[in-house]
Amino acid sequence: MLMIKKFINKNKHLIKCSREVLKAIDNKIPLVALESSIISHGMPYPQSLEMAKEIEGIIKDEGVQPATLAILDGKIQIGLDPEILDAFAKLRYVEKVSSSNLNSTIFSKKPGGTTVSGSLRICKLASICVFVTGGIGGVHRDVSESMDVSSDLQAIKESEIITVCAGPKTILDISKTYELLETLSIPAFSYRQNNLPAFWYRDTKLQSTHRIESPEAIAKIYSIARSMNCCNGLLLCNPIPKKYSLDQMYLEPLILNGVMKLKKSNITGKELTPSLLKYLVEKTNGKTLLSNIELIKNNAMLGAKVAKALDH
Ligand code: PSU
Ligand code: MN
Repeated sequence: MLMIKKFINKNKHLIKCSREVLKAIDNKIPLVALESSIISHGMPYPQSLEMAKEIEGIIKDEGVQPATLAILDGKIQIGLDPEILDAFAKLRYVEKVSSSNLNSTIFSKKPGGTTVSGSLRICKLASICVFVTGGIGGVHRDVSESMDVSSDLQAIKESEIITVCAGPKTILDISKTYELLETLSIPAFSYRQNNLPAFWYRDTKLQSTHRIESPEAIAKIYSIARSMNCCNGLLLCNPIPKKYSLDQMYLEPLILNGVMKLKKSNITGKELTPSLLKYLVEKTNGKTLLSNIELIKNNAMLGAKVAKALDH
């Protein structure tokens, strides 16, 4: 906690904390960071705003302080006051901020929604140990042609932070993404099951590094990693609740169609992930959106519990 205060005081020209985050830091309440690209690029308005408020509520109910990260007016925002969150969710032109354009977005004073990689850089600077998202980026299905691999993976490696997610997003090449995680020495832990999940799918048939039974267990592993001075980021993959998981037979053809269609329209790079998510919301009559929201809520609850366990 002291580290975060030092960092904020030293960088007042670059950082702004919300009222609640400042209060939490003073009262030594643990923080859980949340990304904002999911609000600006990952979901349509107003569901994006409702989701953002809901997950903040879930984290608060656990006695932990949520800190939604974003870039506004040339500053890193750690936590968004309610009126600012409302205004942010309504903005139409928002940069998608990864680790590569974080500094230039601050410079440009444009508003920015932080992805996993952008958010993790901020967490590391601010000594926030737990970060919650829906699904991480990874190796795209057309990688052999596009070389599109999300900067999320490298950022997780460098982060020294626990990232709670539901696995890599289903639209990716899941086995290549998990392979690359292993290459980068990032442990991919599964929560209360043996196999790894992949966002809308609970089971990828791929075995996890270790099955985690409780928030306390991941907190212990984190503390071992820290004392060994070899703390790459840790990935805690929390399967989507059964009721909201989607059937592979139903979804796979839609994903393949989406990938093909976007390729024909020359949609690549930063636009690919948001465009594919949008395509699937339309094709499934909102089923993927509902499941996306439910899995994030599930992750928020687990993330808050992990932050509490780390605090003990
Ligand atoms: N998870 C979601 N929806 C999203 C994302 C994740 O449920 O929109 C975002 C995250 O911010 C992630 C980013 O970091 O997509 C990855 O984008 P890319 O594939 O362009 O690196
Ligand atoms: Mn990419």
